[in-house]
Amino acid sequence: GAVVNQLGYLPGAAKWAALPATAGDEFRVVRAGTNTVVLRGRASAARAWAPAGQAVRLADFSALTAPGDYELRVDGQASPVRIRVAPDVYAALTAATLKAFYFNRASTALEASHAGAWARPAGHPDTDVRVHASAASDKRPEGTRLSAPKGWYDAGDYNKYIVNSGITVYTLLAAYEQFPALFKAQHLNIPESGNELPDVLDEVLWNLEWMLAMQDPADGGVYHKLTNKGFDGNQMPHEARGERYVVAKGTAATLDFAAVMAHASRVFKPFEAQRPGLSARMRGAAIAAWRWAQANPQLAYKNPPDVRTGEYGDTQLDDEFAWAATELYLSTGEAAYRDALALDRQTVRVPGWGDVGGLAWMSLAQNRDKLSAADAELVTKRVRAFGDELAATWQASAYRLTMESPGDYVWGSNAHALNQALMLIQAYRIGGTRVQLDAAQSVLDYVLGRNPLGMSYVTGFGQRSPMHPHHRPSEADGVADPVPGFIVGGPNPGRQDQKNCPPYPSALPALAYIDHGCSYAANEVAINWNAPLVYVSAALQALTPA
Ligand code: G3I
Ligand code: 9MR
Repeated sequence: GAVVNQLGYLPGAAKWAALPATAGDEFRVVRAGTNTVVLRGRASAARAWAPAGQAVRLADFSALTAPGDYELRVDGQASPVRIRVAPDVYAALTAATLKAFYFNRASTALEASHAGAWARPAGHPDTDVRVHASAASDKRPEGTRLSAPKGWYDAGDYNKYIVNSGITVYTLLAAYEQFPALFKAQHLNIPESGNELPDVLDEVLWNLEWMLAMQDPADGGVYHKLTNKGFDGNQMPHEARGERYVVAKGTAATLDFAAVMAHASRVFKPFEAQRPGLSARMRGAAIAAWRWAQANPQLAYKNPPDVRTGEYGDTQLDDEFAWAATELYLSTGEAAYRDALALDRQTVRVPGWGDVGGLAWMSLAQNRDKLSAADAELVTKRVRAFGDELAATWQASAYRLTMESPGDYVWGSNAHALNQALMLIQAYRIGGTRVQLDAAQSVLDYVLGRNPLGMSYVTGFGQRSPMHPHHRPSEADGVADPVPGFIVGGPNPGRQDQKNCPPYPSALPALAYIDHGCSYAANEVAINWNAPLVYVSAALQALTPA
C-alpha cells in the first residue's frame, strides 16, 4: 500500500507519500475517523525506481498544513494510511535517539528511574585494562594496566572505538551548537538531568571523558580502540567479563581525536564556570594529538592477528588531516593549521566514519566569520553546490530520495542517507534553497517509513519498527521490546552476515533487509548511525518554516 513518514510531518514541511504503481490516479486526505475531505490531489505517473526494482507513483500533499490527524485514501488501495501533522511530531524522536546513548553507556548501572524496563547492572568498568602488544611503548610496555572507564558501547557489541566515537561526538555537539534552544529545553531523564549543563552535553561528556583517557600522555598518540580480543556472546554487559585491551595507536584515531577535542573545547568554553579547566584541557589534548600525527602521518590501523573485533580501518588519511587542521585552526586561529588544511584541494563529500572531510566543511560553514573573505566565499560556494547536487538527485528521483545509486546502499545505509540530509542542511543554512530542506525532509521520511518495506527503522517509533536489532542488551535482557530510540543500519545488499543466518527476502538495494538478531550487516545499531538522526530530526524542527 501507500507509505508515509509514520511519525508524521511538521506543518510547513514538504509531504510525500509513495504509492504502488497499481494505485489509481486520485488521492484524498480526510480528517481521521470521518469522511470530511480536506485535500484532493492526483498521483504522479508511475516511474521505475531502480533501488527497489519496481515502479512507484507519488502523492504530494504538502498543501496539508493544518495540525491534526488525517487519513490518506488512494483510489484502488484498500487500506487508508494514517497521517499526523503537528509542530512537535519529532520532539520525542530527537529525545529518544539521544537517550539511546545513555542506554549504551559502559561502566555504569542503568537505574530503573532512568531506564525503566531496560534497567541493568553495570558492565565493563574498564578501570583495569591491559596494554596490548601492538600498543606497547617504553613507558607503557605490553601488559601495563590502564584505566579508561565510561564511554558508549559502539553498537550491538561492547567495544569502544575512537574512530567511530569521533564522528559521533562531533555530530552531536554540532547539533547542539547549531540548534541550542531545542537542546536546552530538552529533559532526557538521565542521571545528570537538572545539573548545570544541558543534557546533551552531559551525555556527550560521558564519552569525551573516556576518549581523553585513550591518549598516551607521554607522546599525545591515541589508542585506536579499547576492546576484547573477540566479540562477546549474546550476554548482558555485566555478564561479559572478557579481558579488555587498548590496541595500537593509529593516525586516523589520533587525528579524529584531535578534531573532536578541538571542536569540543569551543563548545565547552562558555561553561568554564561549571567545568573549570575542561575547555583548555581539551584544547591541549588536541594539540598534542596533532603533533603525534605530524610525526606519525601514515600509521593506518589494522587488527593484529589475535584481535578480531571491529576494525574501522582506513588507509586514506587526507580527510582526517583536513578535519583536524580545520578544527584546530578554528579553535586557535594559528596560521599553521590553516595552511595544513589546504582548503582548495578538499572536495565536499557525504561524511562517514572513514571519510570525515565533510565534517571539516560543516565546521567551516558554521564559522565563516573566522575565515578570510576569500575562504568564506569558497566555503559558501562549495557547500551550496554540493547541496544543489544532492537536491538535483532528489528532484530527479522517482522516489523523491537522494539514495539513488547502488553505492548508497552500504552497511549502515540508513546513516548514509541521514548524512546526505545533514549535508543538505549545511547548504540550506548558509543561504541555500528550499529544495535542499525538502530533500533532507524526504530522507527523514524514508527512514521513518516512506520506503518500499514500509518500515520505520527506529526501535520503538512508528507502526512497524525493528523488534530484533543486533544489539546484545536488546537480545539478552528478556524484555520483549528492544531498547528504544536506536536506528538500525538498514538495507545492505552486501549481506555480510554469518552463513547460518536466515536469507534476506531480497537482494535489491533498498529491499535487502531483515529484522533478525543475527543480522549485523542490516539490523545492527551503532552510535555513528544514531547521531545524524539526532542532528537531522533536530535541524528540521528548528529550520522548517511554520
Ligand atoms: O569502501 C568500500 C567501497 O569502496 C566499496 O564500493 C563498497 C562495496 O561493498 O564497500 C566499501 O567498504 C565497506 C566499508 O564498510 C566502508 O563503508 C565494506 O564493504 C563494509 O564491509 C564495511 O562495513 C563496516 C563494518 O563494520 C565491517 O567492517 C561498516 O562500515 C561499519 O559501520 C561496521 O562497524 C561495526 C564495527 O566494526 C563493530 N561494531 C559494530 C559496527 C556496526 O556494524
Ligand atoms: O556483534 C558483532 C557486530 O558488532 C559486528 O558488526 C559484526 C561484524 O564485525 O560482528 C558481530 O559479532 C559476530 C562475529 O563477527 C562472529 N561471531 C558472532 C558474533 C555475533 O553475531
